[in-house]
Amino acid sequence: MAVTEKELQEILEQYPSKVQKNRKKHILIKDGVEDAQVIEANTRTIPGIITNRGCAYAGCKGVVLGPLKDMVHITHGPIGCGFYTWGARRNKAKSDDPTQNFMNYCVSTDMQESDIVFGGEKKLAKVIDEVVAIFHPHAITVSATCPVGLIGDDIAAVAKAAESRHGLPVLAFSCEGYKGVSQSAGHHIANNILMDRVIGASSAETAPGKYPINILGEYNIGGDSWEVERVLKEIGYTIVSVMTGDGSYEELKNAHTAELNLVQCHRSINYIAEMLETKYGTPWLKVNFIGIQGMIESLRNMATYFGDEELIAKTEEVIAREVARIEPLIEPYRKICQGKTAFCFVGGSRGHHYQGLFAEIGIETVLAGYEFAHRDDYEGRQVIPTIKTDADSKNIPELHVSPDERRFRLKVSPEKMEELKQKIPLSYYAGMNVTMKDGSIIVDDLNHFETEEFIKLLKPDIFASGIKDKYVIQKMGIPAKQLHSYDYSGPYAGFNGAVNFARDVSMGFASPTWNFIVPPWKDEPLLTGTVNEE
Ligand code: CFN
Ligand code: HCA
Repeated sequence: MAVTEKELQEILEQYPSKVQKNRKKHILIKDGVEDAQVIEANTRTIPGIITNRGCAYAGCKGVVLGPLKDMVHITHGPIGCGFYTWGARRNKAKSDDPTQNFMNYCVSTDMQESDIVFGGEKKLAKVIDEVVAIFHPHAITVSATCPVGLIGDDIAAVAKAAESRHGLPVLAFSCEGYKGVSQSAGHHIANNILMDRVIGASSAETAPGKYPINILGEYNIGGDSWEVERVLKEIGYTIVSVMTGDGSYEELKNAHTAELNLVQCHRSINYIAEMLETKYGTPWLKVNFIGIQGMIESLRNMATYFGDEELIAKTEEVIAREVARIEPLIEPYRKICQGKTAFCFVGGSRGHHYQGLFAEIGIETVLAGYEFAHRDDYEGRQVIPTIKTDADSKNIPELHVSPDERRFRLKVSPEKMEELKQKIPLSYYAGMNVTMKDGSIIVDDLNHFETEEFIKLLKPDIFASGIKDKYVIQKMGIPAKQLHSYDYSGPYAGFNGAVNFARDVSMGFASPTWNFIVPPWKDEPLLTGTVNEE
């Protein structure tokens, strides 16, 4: 169902004029014109508007660092921030050494009023000492929350002193929640320090197996990474590290030895891919392991990159076998889902990653958007970049790596890269402007008012978003599927993930619950006015 400019304008007109002017730039109806439509993104949310966005601390500690299992992650701040990032994201981890898996713990300095007044550095030092004494972790992270920055605790100095006291890495992240405009700032803060202190920390120069790769931006939500790794290992890849799902400090130290970096989440980690290319000469390839077609294309592109006949043949064999196995499992669900519509609003990459999977089970995405993506996520970007030569990389201004730190080894020659670029096409998952149909709506930093308005207008069959908006929409009689945490389910990535997703979405539609709920538009008159009693 296409929305008209007039309908969109009617929603916007309910705002005060300043807000209207701002929000207008963040919403567009996709048109059929070739040029990418411009949407404003990655700007400050209007205060008080009830955004779904998170903060820099959420992006740093919650998203990037949290899944690293053999490090204890200390939240320096009042208890709420630590508590709300405790297990909610469902990033799973298992370890061969159970004494080095701290995933289920929530460690915080639990700052009190007196710490705010007199400073919390001593308390932080004490907590680090306790963590070392109790857990003996490989490394520790300290993440700052808003009040820490406001009172000026020097967490870097506390961490440095603790490092020399205990002889293990203690990494300090100044990711106070107010930094930047969303969790995206926190991704940068986390990645820069991991790049600086962890990646490349081992002396290894080469990986221990064939076709060594890193999977970047895969956080093992609901076990996604395990399903992807199952397939990659069967094909013959050596997975050096996953950043950061079920990841570890120990693995990450060797990440520089991989021959190719796969970039699954484009938003949270694309700059790490670029830095790895610049520092170590490792090219990167954008992938999308969500959806059957996404998975197939990603596997084929990877095989093309390595170019080995045996690998290409094995890739095709695994694809054929997996597709033949899952297709009959998905078919009954497709019958339930066929012809339905979805509303798909997630953080920074799932807003478009899931559209292919929805389409594969017969569901069209009529509205999509991201909480905090940047413009390039909407507009798409090259799948495989130009390899930088040693000479090029010296001239990259945003490089966080000083020239004397570099261990550059060109892993693909510029000639081979040119050849690869011809073979690996720009794919359908290049960005939201490409994935969505004309007439559908794209919204940046959607808020709760707009959510309700668009729900009333589009009446989608399923609402795919997060915990903050799920229940409001369910009370409107529409099934909601959390695309952050997958509710209590998963994996949704890869071949088995597609089956799980089709099953869970079908269950949502088939539940008899909806017969007991009357959506407001069926109950409330659409026209309101006073009735003259006389
Ligand atoms: S797992 Fe990722 S895929 S990392 Fe990012 S941009 Fe968040 S936590 Mo929620 S589900 Fe979401 Fe993406 Fe990348 Fe997750 S769409 S909002 S910061 N995200
Ligand atoms: C975050 C984490 C989050 C929140 C999910 C949600 C996640 O932004 O801090 O709002 O449902 O995936 O856990 O994105």
